[in-house]
Amino acid sequence: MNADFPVACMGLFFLASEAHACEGLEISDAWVRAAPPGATMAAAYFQATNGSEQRVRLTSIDSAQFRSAMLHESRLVGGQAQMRHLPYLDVGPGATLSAAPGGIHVMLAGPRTVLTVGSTFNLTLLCEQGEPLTVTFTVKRTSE
Ligand SMILES: [Cu+2]
Repeated sequence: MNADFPVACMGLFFLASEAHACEGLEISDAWVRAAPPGATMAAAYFQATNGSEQRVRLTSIDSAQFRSAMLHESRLVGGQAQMRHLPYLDVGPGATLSAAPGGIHVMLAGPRTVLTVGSTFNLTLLCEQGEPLTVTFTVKRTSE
């Protein structure tokens, strides 16, 4: 057997895991709460299922339609709703992460379009490794 084989094999494995990092995520239920014209903020929600064998770390969100997009978490602290910025979101192998009202969300600031019910736009999810994932979000009143 060729002595170089294990090294070559590991190299291939590394390339394969890189290529599938963000793509391992299956996004469903991607929606944004409708906001009246002039609203400066909006929140986006989604379910992210990691079908890969590795943890996927979502590090940021990009959008051409908003001035900024950040990962946030709402929590009740002493009866008060508070939001904090999340530097990243991890989805374990085979796990589903739910970003839903009252919890994790994408905080969208400075919309460059009116968020009318039924309209759609794209957000791009950036992961620690692999290709960015562009997801179409639909504007709705509620999650149903
Ligand atoms: Cu927020």
